[in-house]
Amino acid sequence: ARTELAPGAVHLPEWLSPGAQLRLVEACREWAKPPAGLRLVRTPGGGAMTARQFCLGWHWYPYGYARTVVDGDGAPVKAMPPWLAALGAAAVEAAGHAVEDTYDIALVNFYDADARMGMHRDSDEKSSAPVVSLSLGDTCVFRFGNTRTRTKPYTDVELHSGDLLVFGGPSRLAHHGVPRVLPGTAPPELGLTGRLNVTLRVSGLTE
Ligand code: MD5
Ligand code: FE
Repeated sequence: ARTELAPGAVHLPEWLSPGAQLRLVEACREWAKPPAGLRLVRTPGGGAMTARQFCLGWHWYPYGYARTVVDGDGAPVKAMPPWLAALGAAAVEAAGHAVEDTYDIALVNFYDADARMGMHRDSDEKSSAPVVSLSLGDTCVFRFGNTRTRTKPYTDVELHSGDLLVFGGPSRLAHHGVPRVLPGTAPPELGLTGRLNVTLRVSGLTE
C-alpha cells in the first residue's frame, strides 16, 4: 500500500523484506563500533540529542557535514558502501520519484525506549534530492509537519520495522520529528531492543 502523506512524501509500509531488515541491522551493528561509531550528539545550546547517531560517507554535526567526526573521536567517517547507495536509489524509484544523483550519506539514528527527536528540518544538504528513511526495530510515532512552522498542522503516523518513507519535492524541507517509540514492538528475529532509522541522502558536496 502506497500512501502519500503530502505532495512528495510517500510511505511504503514493509518495503524491506524481513531478510533485508536483518541484513541492514547486522550491518549497522558493525558500523556502530568505534572508530567513528555510535555517538551522543551535543547541540550548540548545551543540550544533547536523545537518539544516538553515526554516519557513513559524510559526517553530520550541528550544523554541517565533514569527512571526519569533528565533534567526536575525530576519526574519518566510514565509507558509504555502493550497495547502500543502490538501496537509496531503489527506494526513491519505488516511491515514484526520479533518481538524479548518487546517495552518498547514510545518517543512522538509534532510539532507545526513551529517545525522541524534536521537530526540525533537514537543511544541511546542498542537494534537493529526496531523503530516504528506513525504519527498523521498534515502531515509532513519526510526526510529519509543515514547511513554515514547527507546530500544527501536523500528521502523526506509525512507522513499523521495514517501512520506507521518501521525502521529495515540496516535502523535502518539511518539519518532522519522532515524539515517541513504542518499546518492545520490534520483530523478535531482528534481536533489536529499540529503533534504528537509516536515512539516505545526497550531500551535494564534492570535498
Ligand atoms: C528518524 N531522522 O526517524 C528521522 C528520519 C534526522 C531525522 O529526522 O534528521 O535524522 S528522516 C525524516 C525526514 C527527512 C527529511 C524530510 C522529512 C523527514 N520530512 O519532510 O518530513 O530518525
Ligand atoms: Fe530530520
